[in-house]
Amino acid sequence: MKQILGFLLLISTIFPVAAQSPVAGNIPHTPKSVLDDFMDQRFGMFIHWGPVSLRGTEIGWSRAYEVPVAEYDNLYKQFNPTLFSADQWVKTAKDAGMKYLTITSKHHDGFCLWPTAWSSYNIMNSPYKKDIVGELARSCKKYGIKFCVYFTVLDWHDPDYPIHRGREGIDPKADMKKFVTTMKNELQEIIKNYDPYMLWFDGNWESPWTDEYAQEVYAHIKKLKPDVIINNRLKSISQNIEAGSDQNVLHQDAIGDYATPEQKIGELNMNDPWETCMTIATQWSWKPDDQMKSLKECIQTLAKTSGGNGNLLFNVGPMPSGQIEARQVKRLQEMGSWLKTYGESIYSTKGGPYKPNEIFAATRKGNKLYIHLFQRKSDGLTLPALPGLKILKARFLKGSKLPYKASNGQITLSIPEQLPDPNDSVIVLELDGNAESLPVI
Ligand code: H79
Repeated sequence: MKQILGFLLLISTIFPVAAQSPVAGNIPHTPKSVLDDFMDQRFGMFIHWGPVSLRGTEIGWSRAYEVPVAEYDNLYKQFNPTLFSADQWVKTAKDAGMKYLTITSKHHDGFCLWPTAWSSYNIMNSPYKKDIVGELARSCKKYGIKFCVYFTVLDWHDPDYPIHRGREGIDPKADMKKFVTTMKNELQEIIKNYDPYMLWFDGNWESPWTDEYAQEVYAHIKKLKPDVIINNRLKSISQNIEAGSDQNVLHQDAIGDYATPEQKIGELNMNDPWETCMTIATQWSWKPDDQMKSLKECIQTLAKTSGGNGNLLFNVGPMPSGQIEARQVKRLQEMGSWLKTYGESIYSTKGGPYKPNEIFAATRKGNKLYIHLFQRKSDGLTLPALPGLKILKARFLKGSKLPYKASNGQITLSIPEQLPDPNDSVIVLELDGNAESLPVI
């Protein structure tokens, strides 16, 4: 007995408990089936909103810079988006072909869009006085859209949090422990009241936020809702920020389920779930006359994320009136109309086996390989052969057959002079076996 205890003591000295993986042990992992379901959705709406829309500057980051702190922190007193309709926003997402929606419940400026009991800096103290997060949760349920919540772990407004402006130093009088307790209470409210499908964390690069806190919050959330999906931004990156702490990939010691490339399309990855978040214009929150992406760019971005085996969380910043800009709604409708025709090549597919590029991206499902053709370079598109599989038929999705040749380790598809779709013409290659079993080529 003594020997066994001695051995255990030795082992625990060599491997201290603190060094163990945070998601190991009795904290549940999110089940693979839940993550597979998430990745089948492919397309979601991100919404960045708050009193800052009254100024049209960037949410959080413009505080103390473009907008003085005293002005920024009082904008909520005029925030009265009387034209807000959760149903309209959710319907806009639905009509765009989006399957989930993520709202900023609290951004770095600390303002809470739900009636929290843990901070008076919330929507009930604005003239509007309605639970925006709650109304969106309800509408999402009504329209069959999965409801998700963005929540940043830093808060430049809360005196308990040690940093009071972006890019500034530590306040020794702050109380980080108390702040984390408040955060856990707020997250408990969100989970209990709105039952989110996924939590999108952010703000993990400042030094007060440590992996110990991340583990504590992760365990707290998973105890409340074991199946909730969590992105990879709970884990602190303050220690290795210079090393380009890469949130674009899912590290082995991740605290969370999926990687989060921001404003860029992630690389093809058949193993780890990932989601690109990207703005429809240039700013996260509303900016008047912001430069919008073209329909071509929007559709090709979606095709390239799917082609890399990832999701796209596409962001709009609604106006202070409560409406999403008409031209943005129109752009989203156009994406929805493209998806009505070509959706089978996006939803519930896998990316690959070819890596997406400027000419084409590939997706696959069962015996079908979809080639998303972005531009016509010549009258033939040449692709590397598919090892072990033969093409039985080539045709445009919802269109005519395509002549093709397969020889010398190459496939050549004859491309007509006029492509059926100016943004992304989808070609279906019907194979004599499962396209999903192909290795990356
Ligand atoms: O909510 C949107 C952005 O406001 C938020 N993420 C999306 C979804 C975001 N906040 N900050 N960032 C994205 C980028 C952070 C950049 C940083 Fe830095 C680089 C933080 C630390 C290094 C810039 C340079 C700020 C401090 C130094």
